[in-house]
Amino acid sequence: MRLLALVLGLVLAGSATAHAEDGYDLWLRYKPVEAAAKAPYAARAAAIAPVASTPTLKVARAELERGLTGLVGKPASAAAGSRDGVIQLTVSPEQGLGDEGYRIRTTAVNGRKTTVIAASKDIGVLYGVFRYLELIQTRQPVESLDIASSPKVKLRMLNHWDNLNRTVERGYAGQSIFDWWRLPGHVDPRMVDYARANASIGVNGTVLNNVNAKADSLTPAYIAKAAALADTFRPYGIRVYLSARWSAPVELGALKTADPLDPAVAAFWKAKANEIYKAIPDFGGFLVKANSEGQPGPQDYGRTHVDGANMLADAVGSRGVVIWRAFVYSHEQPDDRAKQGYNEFKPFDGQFRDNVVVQVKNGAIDFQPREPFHPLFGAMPKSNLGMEFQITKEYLGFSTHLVYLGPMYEETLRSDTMAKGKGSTVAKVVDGQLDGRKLTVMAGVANIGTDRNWSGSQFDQANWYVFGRLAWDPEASTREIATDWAKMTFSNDPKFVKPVVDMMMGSREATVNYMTPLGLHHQMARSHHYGPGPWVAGGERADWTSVYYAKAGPDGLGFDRTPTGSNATAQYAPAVGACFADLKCVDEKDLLWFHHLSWDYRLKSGDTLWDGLVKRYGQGVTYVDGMQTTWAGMTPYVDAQRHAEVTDYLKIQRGEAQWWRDASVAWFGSFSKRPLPAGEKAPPKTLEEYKAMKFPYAPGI
Ligand code: GCV
Repeated sequence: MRLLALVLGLVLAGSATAHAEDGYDLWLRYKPVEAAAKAPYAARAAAIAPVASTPTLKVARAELERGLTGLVGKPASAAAGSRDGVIQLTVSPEQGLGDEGYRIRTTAVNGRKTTVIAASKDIGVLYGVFRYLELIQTRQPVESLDIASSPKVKLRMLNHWDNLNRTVERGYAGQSIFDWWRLPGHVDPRMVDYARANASIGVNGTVLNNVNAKADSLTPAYIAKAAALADTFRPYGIRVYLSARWSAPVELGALKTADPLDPAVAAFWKAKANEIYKAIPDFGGFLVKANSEGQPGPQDYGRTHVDGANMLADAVGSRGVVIWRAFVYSHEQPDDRAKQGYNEFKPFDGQFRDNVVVQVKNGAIDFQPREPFHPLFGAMPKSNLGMEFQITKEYLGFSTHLVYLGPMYEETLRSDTMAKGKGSTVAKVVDGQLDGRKLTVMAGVANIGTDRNWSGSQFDQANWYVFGRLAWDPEASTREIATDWAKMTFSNDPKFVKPVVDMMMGSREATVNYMTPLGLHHQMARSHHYGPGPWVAGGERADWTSVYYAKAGPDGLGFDRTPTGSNATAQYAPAVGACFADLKCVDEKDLLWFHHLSWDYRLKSGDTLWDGLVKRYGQGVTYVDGMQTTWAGMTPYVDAQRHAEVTDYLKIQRGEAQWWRDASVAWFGSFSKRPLPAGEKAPPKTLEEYKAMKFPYAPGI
């Protein structure tokens, strides 16, 4: 009897675990469609027609079957007899959709109602399958379809800052998912789910190792490991890339130099590229961080970024690309750090090889909660210019703050560079429309790790998702993307979708408010970047301190980047720069990025700068209160496990938002010496207490 009870108990516990959701399935959960809505979907998905058996079509068919089985019931495997509701996967020339586009249409084939998912290449069919499943997952009609879609950006890539020992630089979701030690002998099945998730949003490339690279990644042993991953990802249309350490010829090739103009160095890279292509025939190419934050590079030998990039590009040849990062700045340079990337790269416009892409961060400093768009966008029309966004939230609360990054990406992409007159948006630079460029890139620094939920939190999955969708179409609406994600990840119930999407859409602005309102930037703690540190000063280099950026003093606050200051505004098209420099024109969201203003400066609201600043910190905190209330009301729509995790994280976020507000108010108040606006509470601790807080074990370093 006792044994029976024990067995029963175990079975019940087992089934409870099986039904709990931990987020592993991401937006590909394929849960059954509600009975009331199911019939039309089931009718359209009775059978899958036979499919040719390329590896990609095989996985496309398997995904379709898996998805339909979960959503509406297992389809028949062959379209026998006169059955209606067949889905047919077809590779045939599709005009105007390129190599990766697809068309989904409803038609009659041999007199049977058929949904045809067609593409010129098999990878397009896989993308079409994911789209079809998404239509069902988000409860869109599928009776009469005629949809065509193709990506606007050619290389849609994740950049992993993953180290070979499985730590992840700026990673907040556990260890690296790439198990270098056991590769190539064992490929974790999770690699297939990683590939599925990426393919479902159109990501077609992944850089496997940190840009702060080790030369070991380029040794035969590690090339074999990368090749095993490439083999796994290939059916999903994903090519692998490696970050290259500039000094590899010295470290691995026993050369005395890594001078790009030395023939022995060029020969080393040529041989290395050949070796990699032998193991990975579709290797994407190299990503390079050179002469930046202590990394070696061509400037160590008196050469330029062009010398370095072009030499490497010749080694790769027509087989792949070299992605050269423009994130460079030098502390020996007295000039405003925000100007240095432009100063170094703009003069080289038109000098890079055709297979070189210059990859530019969205803003000129470093992935801050808000930055105006990088002045290089629109300034290098004769070069391939790629976008680098950060998906991992190094500066936005790690994985425990709920911050949907869609609006941040959208804000940058929709910014008008005015490079060729009105409407010259960053999106049009990135997708190549503005300057007629074909080799286009959007990269996102991945937020993926070994946590069961992949991204460290349920809502951080949305940031991976929105990145992929925007890389496919940089002009897409991030509200619509959030809506699709929320439906697929949690629930289609409008009582869930509307409030949760609203909450997501405002979450980034709230974080800007409680961390760095009104254009402040780089106010986090030193090194690990966890929590507030507006007092950070001294140390290795000035441009790694907070005081360098906020310039708080008795006279006021903010960095003067107008012609009276660093004149960074001159790096933008004249109309854009003039607006940023003009207090009557600049948007208040960028105010202190461009201007140093007195504490009594009048904001549009009529508040003084000091009062408005304090109020904004508070508005950020209050928004988190609202998110907690909204989420508390979502229990009917979300499984207990995921609901509880989000609830816990929101509580952490609430506490840390308050901490950011209090510490910042304490610090800036020590300069403004003005009273707090009515109703605003004094920080509960002394400034010294905030400054004394230490976090030696913060993740990500
Ligand atoms: C990979 C910032 C981050 C670094 C990162 C660097 C970069 O400085 O804090 O961790 O290094 O950007 O983008 O190269």
